[in-house]
Amino acid sequence: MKKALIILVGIAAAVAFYCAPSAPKGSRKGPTGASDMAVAAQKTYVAPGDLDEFYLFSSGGHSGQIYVYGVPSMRHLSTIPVYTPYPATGYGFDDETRAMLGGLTWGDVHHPALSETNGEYDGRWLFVNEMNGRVARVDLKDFKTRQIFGPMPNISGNHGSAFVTPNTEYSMLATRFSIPIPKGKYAAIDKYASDYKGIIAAVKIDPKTGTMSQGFEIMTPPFDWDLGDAGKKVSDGWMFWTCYNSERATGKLEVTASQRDRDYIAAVDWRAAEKAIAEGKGDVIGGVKVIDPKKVPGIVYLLPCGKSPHGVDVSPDGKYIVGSGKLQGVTTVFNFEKVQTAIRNKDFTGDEDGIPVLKYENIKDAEVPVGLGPLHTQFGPDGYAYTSLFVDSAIAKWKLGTWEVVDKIPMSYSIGHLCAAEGDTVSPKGKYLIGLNKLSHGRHLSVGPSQPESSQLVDISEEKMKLLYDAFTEPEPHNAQMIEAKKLHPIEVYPKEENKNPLAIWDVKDAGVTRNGPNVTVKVVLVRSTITPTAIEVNQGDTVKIAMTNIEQTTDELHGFGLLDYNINIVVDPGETKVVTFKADKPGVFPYYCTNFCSALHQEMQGYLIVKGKG
Ligand code: K7E
Ligand code: CUA
Repeated sequence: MKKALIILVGIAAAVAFYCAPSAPKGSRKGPTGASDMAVAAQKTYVAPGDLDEFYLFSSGGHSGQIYVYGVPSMRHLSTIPVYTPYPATGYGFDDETRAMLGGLTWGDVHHPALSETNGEYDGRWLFVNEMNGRVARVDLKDFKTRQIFGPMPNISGNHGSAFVTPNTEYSMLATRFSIPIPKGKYAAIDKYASDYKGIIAAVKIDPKTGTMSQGFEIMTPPFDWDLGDAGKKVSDGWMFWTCYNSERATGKLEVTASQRDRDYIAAVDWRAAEKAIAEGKGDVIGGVKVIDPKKVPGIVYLLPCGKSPHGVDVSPDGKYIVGSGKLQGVTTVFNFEKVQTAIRNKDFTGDEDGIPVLKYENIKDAEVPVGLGPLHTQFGPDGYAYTSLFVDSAIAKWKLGTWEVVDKIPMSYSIGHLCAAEGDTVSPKGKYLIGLNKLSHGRHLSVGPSQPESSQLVDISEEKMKLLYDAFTEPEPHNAQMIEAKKLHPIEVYPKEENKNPLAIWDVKDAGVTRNGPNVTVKVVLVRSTITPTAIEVNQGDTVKIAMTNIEQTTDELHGFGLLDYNINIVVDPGETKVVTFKADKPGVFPYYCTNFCSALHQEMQGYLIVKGKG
């Protein structure tokens, strides 16, 4: 009797999950009823002057930027320009950052990856991918983009990136689009299945400086690689990637690439790959060493996974690999130990271009009935996993080991990634989970057809998940990572002694113009409230290099240099020197002025570039 009752209650609860209505559009109905609203408000309220507990680094999608939020307030604190010029900070206007952008003025950012030590975020760097085949490094000491590596050879569509290994040995990536390699080679589209190649690649990271350099690549069949995650603890040394289109189809992929019941997750023994490369087993293609798994066995294996998997996520202990087939109602959990046993026993069902395929039944531990359209999984500190459900527009909470789905919460609307506090590390922090939703209609004041995305904050500190807050973000928060605020210690002033720029000056008496034929160098001092020199005279046709040093050593005292009609907009932080070089091709008188409000006499901080015409 008691048992029957429990089952009944269970069924009722399950029905409630599936029928849970989304909040009516356009209404002001609170998250879960009036009394909980006060609790939610309290939990997210960070009083004036108080600080948030976590930083959230959120992908800005094809804006090419990273957005920084405080959690739980969900206040937007900063935008870090990475692949796109950003006038607010002068990024992409000075010589150094313009060179770093390399002529491209956009990049489609998907997956921020905080650097790790022993599988935990260490707060040193943030790596982030973009589709044009590049990975960038943001230094978390000053929240500035310091390196853009690539475009890398043979890579077309760097989506499955910029995942780091547990000790930040590599940033790993895989191609979404296959092409004939090296780049520039021709092969007709009807030769797709044989002549087009996918690539899995490792970008080496210097452990001291974070500097990226060419690692190695692995050639694969022309599958469309999707998401990846590095193994950790027991599975450290391995990397996992999902793919769709194992059919090797072309044309209308929504039909042609959904034929098979199962696609694959690739399991890559990256330490074995590293060793093979060291032993000279790679072929140089497009300037990089590439391993062909047909010639070098023992590096790549394929795990069959239900229909077009999207996310793949490794549990905090490294034992389970969770693959989410986005066209299914379940998420599949593979057991790393069983994968290893199957590899040892050569328990294969066949191969794809020489890459062994493991037997599904022998390596999977569970198919967890999370709901429709599972995409990504994050973890809590207590053995729970959280899977986003795009089709159901919800998050499912389930238990590792028992595979029980214990709770569900609706998302408004159509969740993609989700991000729990340090929820993809070896020690998740729990407390907060953010749903990164694709749609937000009716949840905010209308702003016309281009609507913001929504990031919903969920409380995961108790048994039942509770919606706390709706935040609205610019496109397109594919993925985000959340790190404890106490792990970061950003500087706010560049110390004068550390400024090694040869053109830096610290005294207004050193400011001025020096000429070497048609090349003019101008050393400028920026300090409240003068730009010295206040007039710069050059001749039409001169190449002008202006080096600006902000000699302030006070926090928040930034100065700008906006030069009208020449499209020059530089912002210099305290203690920093920035250089801009341009051709003075337009004659006339052009005002320059400080763009950042810096003092009561900020408006007076101005001068003239006088370009003497030839005639
Ligand atoms: Cu939007 Cu990670 Cu690019 Cu999933 S990806 S949703
Ligand atoms: Cu300097 Cu305004």
